[in-house]
Amino acid sequence: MTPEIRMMSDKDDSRDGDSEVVTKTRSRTQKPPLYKVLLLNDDYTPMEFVVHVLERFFGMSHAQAFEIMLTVHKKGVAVVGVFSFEVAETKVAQVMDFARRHQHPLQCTMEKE
Ligand code: TYC
Repeated sequence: MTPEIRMMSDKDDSRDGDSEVVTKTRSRTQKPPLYKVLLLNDDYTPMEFVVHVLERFFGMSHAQAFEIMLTVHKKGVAVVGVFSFEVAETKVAQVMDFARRHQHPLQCTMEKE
């Protein structure tokens, strides 16, 4: 290949000393995805146990916990909180482990919001 020889007189001012090219890359701030934690109804887990779970792992008052438990009981499912992936995963694991240790079939899952 023939090397290109460019002279100052070529009038290309881009690389000959006192000018520069500034490029801006547009970036959009990404918000982290959120995950809903869902509690599912079943016929066997005692109501008081579910209320206790909601107080213990989701920081609800007794009244709030009772209300959400009744929603799950009547409708089959309810969102009990919205968290980052890691926190949602931890909540689900805590609830599932606590239910298993008490031999209740309570199910807790997560889904992307
Ligand atoms: N349906 C259960 C009962 O009648 C109570 C219950 C509520 C179970 C919510 C699970 O996520 C649940 N004992």
